[in-house]
Amino acid sequence: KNVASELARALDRNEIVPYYQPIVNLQTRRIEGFELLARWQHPIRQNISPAEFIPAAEKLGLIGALTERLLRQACVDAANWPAHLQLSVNISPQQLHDSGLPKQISGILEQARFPFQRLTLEITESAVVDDIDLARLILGHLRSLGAHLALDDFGTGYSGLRHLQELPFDILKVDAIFVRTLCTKTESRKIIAAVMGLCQSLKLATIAEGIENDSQLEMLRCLGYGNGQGWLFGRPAPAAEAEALLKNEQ
Ligand code: G
Ligand code: G
Ligand code: NA
Ligand code: MN
Repeated sequence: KNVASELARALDRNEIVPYYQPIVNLQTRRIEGFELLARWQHPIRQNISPAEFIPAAEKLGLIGALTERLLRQACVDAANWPAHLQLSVNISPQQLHDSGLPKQISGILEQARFPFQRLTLEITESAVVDDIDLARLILGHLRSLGAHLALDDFGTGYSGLRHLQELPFDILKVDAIFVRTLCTKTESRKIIAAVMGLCQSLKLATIAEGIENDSQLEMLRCLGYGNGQGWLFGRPAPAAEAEALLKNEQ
């Protein structure tokens, strides 16, 4: 059956739930925050990937409602974390055309008493932002409220550098495709190193994605990367597992 037709119903039944993947300091391996990643807990079918249902939600105009529900729940979950931890939330390109986005997000945060300073918004580079002026206005507003902005999946799209030039990012997330071959392909290491140079000149904080082993971790540390994410540190998991990871750290 069609994913699209089931999605609205799934939202109403709270089947779309937040999972959390740790983002760690690469030097200390301590957790600095979590990225919220949507999961569909379907009563019968299993493993409907967000790569499938997020585009469907975008097409159906449901992505705003989906993000709102996830963020509400995430604010409740994050209340159990140490107060310096960031919550990173993916924002779809469509939402950057919705001038109501800052009001929607500040409403949710106010109600949950969750400070904007602890919120990071991830914008994927591969998204074509049709109206970059409107995106700048919306993101600038959210940033002035205290949110941090991250450019996600860097290196996979074709407008990443333009986005860096036009939008007020604080963080760059270099895509997993470069990390995967970091230790086996000279080109990957050189690209990862050059991206680090870009981040230093633009004064951007860095997150390397898709770290799966110690040699990748070591290489990224050497190249100066600040934070990282990947199966080596933790897979996306339910709130209770995220809390258990944090308890384990103490
Ligand atoms: O968690 P991972 O497996 O499988 O995610 C697949 C894709 O779905 C990634 O590109 C991720 O950024 C995106 N994604 C996951 N959760 C959300 C969400 O809540 N909102 C948006 N816009 N994208 C999400
Ligand atoms: O587009 P975005 O970067 O938000 O998507 C993150 C995606 O990467 C999610 O699907 C998440 O489950 C996946 N992911 C996170 N860490 C790893 C990893 O170490 N290896 C692999 N293969 N996938 C990962
Ligand atoms: Na992301
Ligand atoms: Mn990413």
